[in-house]
Amino acid sequence: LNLEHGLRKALMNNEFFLVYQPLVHIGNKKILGVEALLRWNKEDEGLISPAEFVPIAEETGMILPIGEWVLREACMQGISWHKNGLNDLLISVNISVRQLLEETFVERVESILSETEFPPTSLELEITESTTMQNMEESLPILNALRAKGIRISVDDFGTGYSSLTYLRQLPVDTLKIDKMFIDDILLDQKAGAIVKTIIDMGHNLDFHVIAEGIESREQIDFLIEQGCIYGQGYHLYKPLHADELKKQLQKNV
Ligand code: G
Ligand code: G
Ligand code: MN
Ligand code: NA
Repeated sequence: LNLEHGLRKALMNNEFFLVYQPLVHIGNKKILGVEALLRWNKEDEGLISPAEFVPIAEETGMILPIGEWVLREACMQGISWHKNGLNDLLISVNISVRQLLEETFVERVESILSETEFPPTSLELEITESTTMQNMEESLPILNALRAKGIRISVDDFGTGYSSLTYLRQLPVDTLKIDKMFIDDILLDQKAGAIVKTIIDMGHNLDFHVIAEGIESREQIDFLIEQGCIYGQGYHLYKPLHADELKKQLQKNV
């Protein structure tokens, strides 16, 4: 209850901000997009990780107004980058299943896009594998409606949930993001390497883009390139950055 009150106050007092982690072409290191990541600078307490407060925001329903703030903020920042010459920079936003399944979600997204003039084709919504698969029937029409507007969908934390091959075949998504847990072990554990290779091949065969998350070394990049992976994210490439820091990186990048 305390934290719920804190979250409400945080929205009113502008205690939330976004950082942006680049999504990179691992072969040529070009930045193709950025993932918006929520941060809470709580009065008197300092930074609190979303890993801590997002679950509570989900339970209390506060994720709805917070998620809407995140989406609007990311689109406003995105259009500003686009207007500064970074025309097709992709912006990814994490979406809780609670938001996705909220009755007016599609209309809310549409209204933020028209309000900010951010192009739907440059927006990607990240949904997590586990929660989406558990709510497949309800999620399907929503994902289809979003994609019909040109919005891209990616499956976050791929490999940690339970995607039956039946679902994968009909899943209306563009991108699979291989969970960091597997990337961590690719050089240490042959089986982790084999799983990653299998996800990359399967993903490509099913016409998904595949992104490796949580890349922390040059050696992991070499392995991933060898296995045919094209896209990656991780501290070895870029840590999440403030918008102004990122602008400098992006300008070097064009
Ligand atoms: O950025 P960091 O590693 O601290 O994120 C921790 C977790 O919080 C990750 O699972 C990430 O997906 C999630 N997260 C970060 N920002 C958002 C957000 O804006 N909305 C939701 N729903 N989850 C977020
Ligand atoms: O669940 P999701 O994939 O959205 O979580 C993304 C979070 O993972 C980001 O908040 C970011 O802070 C974190 N992250 C991104 N790259 C790395 C990495 O290379 N190492 C570690 N430890 N965390 C990372
Ligand atoms: Mn994510
Ligand atoms: Na992830």
